[in-house]
Amino acid sequence: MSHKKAHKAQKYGFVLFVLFCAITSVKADDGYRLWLRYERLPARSLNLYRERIRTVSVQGTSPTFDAIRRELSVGCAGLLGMPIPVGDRDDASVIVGLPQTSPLIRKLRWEAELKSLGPDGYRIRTVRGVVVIASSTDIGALYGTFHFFRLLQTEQPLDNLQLDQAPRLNFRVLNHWDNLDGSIERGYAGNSLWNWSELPERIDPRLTDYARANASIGINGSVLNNVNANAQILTPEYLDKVAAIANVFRPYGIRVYLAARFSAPMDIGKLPTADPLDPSVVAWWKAKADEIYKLIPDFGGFIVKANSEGQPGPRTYNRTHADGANMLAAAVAPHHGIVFWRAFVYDMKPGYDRAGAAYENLKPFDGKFARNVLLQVKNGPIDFQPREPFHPLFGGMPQTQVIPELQITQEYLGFSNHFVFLASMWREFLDSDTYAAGRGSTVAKVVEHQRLTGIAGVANTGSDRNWTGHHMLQANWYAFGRLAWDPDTPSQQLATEWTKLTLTHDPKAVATIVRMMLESHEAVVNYMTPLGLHHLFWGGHHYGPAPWWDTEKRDDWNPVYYHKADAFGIGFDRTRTGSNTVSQYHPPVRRVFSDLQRCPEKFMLWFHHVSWDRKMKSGRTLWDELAWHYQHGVDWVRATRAGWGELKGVIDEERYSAIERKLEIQERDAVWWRDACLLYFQTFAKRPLPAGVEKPAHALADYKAKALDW
Ligand code: GCW
Repeated sequence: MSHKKAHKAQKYGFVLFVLFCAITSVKADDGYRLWLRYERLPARSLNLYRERIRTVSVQGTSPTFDAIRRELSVGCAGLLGMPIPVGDRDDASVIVGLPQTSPLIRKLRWEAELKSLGPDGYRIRTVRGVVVIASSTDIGALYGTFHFFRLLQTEQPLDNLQLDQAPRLNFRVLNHWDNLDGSIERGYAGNSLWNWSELPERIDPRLTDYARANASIGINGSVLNNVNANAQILTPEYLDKVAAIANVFRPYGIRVYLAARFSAPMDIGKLPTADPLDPSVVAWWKAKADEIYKLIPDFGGFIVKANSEGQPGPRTYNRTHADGANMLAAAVAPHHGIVFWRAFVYDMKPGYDRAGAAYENLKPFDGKFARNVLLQVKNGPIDFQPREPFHPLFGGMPQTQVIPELQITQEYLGFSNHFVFLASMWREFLDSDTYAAGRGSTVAKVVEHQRLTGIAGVANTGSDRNWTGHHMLQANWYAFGRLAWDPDTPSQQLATEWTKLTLTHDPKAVATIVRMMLESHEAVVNYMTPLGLHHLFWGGHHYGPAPWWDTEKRDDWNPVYYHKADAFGIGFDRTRTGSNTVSQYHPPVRRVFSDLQRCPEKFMLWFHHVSWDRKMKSGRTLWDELAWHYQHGVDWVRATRAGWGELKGVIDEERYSAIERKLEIQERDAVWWRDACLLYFQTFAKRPLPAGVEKPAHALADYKAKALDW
């Protein structure tokens, strides 16, 4: 081919490429925009919406209203594929405002209803063809705006909207375990989003996108630093930086909180003690709180990890958890701040059961915490395992405000390599019946029926371009926020919404992806810790199987402590014949969990030490059943990889292939889990692998060596 011809062909090719990009809706996407992509909607709803939404009016002036205006201009233009004028006149097709700021909304006389929805609530109604988004506050109007976008992105009709919304929980908070050096404890998506060395002078525009994303799902708080806290964050130098972040978050309704190191009065205050009853310590914290509120008038408050995993706390001074929490609570109370006091406390005693430790440590203080203290309790009694029964402190401290701490980041669930939709796990937890006040006292109800309510999620975000390391895991951030807003939301709804907002509108593809999402949690439990097993992880980093591990200095950091496999069987006896920590549950729950006949098999080895030969519901023996679960988990990953293959071309190539690569890793790891665990447990069970379970490719020694140098 001559040079000229080649050039022509190239040019032609380029034109074709541009044409291709213009006609296909599956443009490359790096995932940065999350569920706020605002890509043009499918033709079937485009025309309807274009008819309906000709102009938008935002009636209000404040930084939050500016944010609403920006969101509507960009969002409507993107979704409708044409510019939509955003002004402030009364004759628009969509109107956003408050009774105080909008003459039209004032005329509707909704004041009383809007007030009863509370400050974050909003109403969306179609009034004579106009979509009205109204609230009693700017932030409520912002939340309503994002709801409106959700309607468009899920292609809902706008003709007859009748929506009143209010969040069910007050404090909907992300916890960042971010260190001041930029690293993130248990973070798998890059570094911290807060660039401390550049702040407060330079503010990363990404902080605004973080705030938008959170506001869009109703999150209203952010703890900026690790609960394994560095007291430096409380120095004037850092507080200026924190204030700069708070300024970015404020228009989006997000308050900033800090993890306070209990020994800060000594670390940075030069006091000889941090005893919470010492007047100089009390005065130090009070002055510190005053200093913070001067810089950040809407500062949320403190979170404290005390006397846990080496952190200092009131017990260091022979004071109680209540003494410590209440002292800090008194410091922030004049400013309407609150204290999240963590219940993750498990000082080891010889022969004790770690699963009972938090209850034993905290229950004695029921009714002793100040009004602005919230006790933050992990969903399960041990530590964010792939599956745990609910923590007995839910429903166990009726005179204390208890809030759940969920882990969005996947410390024990394959980091950001494994695709697990966590909403299913959170649903199971929130729906668990505590029987605290008779049947139907679900965790969700217990948590909701308190004076102050909330929920915390340990974030899975980081500096990776797609925020969460794995595109699919954005769904967990999304689901956390939506569940914090309404803890009754079904996982199916969350999965469907997220998929339509984030990945595709193709109905067949949506159905496939939603199915995969809903199956994913059970599958991961199957290939990691089926039937109530827990903590089989390699020590330290918690990635990969090491059920044989027994060299940690504390017994309760060793997997062998948890599974107790022997020649007879496997599992931790937490009934009367064992540690009896099952007695921490209310009698109806206790009776079910302690009775081997009635205990759900998914929790069986959590509560019982069971014979390898026990007949399971399926008719198989326990050993065969265990092997079957491991195999089943692997089978799921393989089927999911195959199913994913069918989505090629439906989802943009960039995200499609990134997810494909992650699924490949997930399959590798699932096989590793199955083989390592079964080979190891087989040394006790001394039974052959049942038919249908693949033979491991390597010897047990190889898996042990692999874990060592991983
Ligand atoms: O799960 C464990 C983690 C620690 C964490 C601790 C906690 C922040 O391994 O990294 O520390 O829980 O929740 O305090």
